[in-house]
Amino acid sequence: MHLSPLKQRHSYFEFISNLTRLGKPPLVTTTTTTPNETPMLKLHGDARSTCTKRVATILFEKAAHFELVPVVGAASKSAEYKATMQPFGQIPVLEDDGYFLYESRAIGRYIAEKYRDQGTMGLIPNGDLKEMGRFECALSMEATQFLPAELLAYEAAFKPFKGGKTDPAEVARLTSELAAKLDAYDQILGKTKYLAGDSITLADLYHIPYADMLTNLLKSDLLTNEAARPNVARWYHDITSRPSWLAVKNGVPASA
Ligand SMILES: N[C@@H](CCC(=O)N[C@@H](CS)C(=O)NCC(=O)O)C(=O)O
Repeated sequence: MHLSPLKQRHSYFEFISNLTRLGKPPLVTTTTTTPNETPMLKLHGDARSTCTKRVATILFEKAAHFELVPVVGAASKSAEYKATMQPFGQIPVLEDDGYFLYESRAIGRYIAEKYRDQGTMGLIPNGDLKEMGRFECALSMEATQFLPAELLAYEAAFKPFKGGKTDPAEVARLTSELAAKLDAYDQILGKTKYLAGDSITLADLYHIPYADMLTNLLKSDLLTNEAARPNVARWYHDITSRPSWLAVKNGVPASA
């Protein structure tokens, strides 16, 4: 992966500067209702954050209406936020009629279950034991085998933003670790269209934010190099061209 720290830092600062326009987060929220008086889901997060986008992608897949409640700057570090919203002081948090849930993957699953009968079907397989086994396997791959992608994003983008210095040796180590993992992905995706079989599931969608960040912000070709990993490249283009991702890719809208 080629990283030009200056170029990369510039684009990352542009990306972060957009965040500052979003205003302060209301910690005490009012209930918004849709025309049929169903309380609207609230997604507490940041329009440009990867984990907020992960959740918003699922909301779009399931055609679930929501309102984005911006959490900006140090607001997520306050004692009140940690006590009432997210004990780790992170985003995103889903609010559903007084119920609060954190951890983006858990939120994705909650949304897919709640709206099981609308939007994209089959994001969670139907309960067949072997299908569920493959689904859990794919979820676990995203959370563990794909982790170098997240660490790479931290090392190359988030760390310099927080005032640290990108370590090129660590970038090289993580790049090679991720390349080896993606070689295995290429074998898997040579047998099935998606990670858990021939239908898309939450497991595929959960990869999108960091896959896109590596490709478009950090200019890595790890996921797009068709000569090296044709099946990964096909899968990457498939999942990142979905309308759900295109709706949030450049920033989660204020409501949908
Ligand atoms: N495992 C958590 C990770 C959440 C997370 O890392 N959120 C980031 C934004 S994408 C955050 O709040 N970073 C600030 C921090 O950790 O202090 C999830 O999936 O929700």
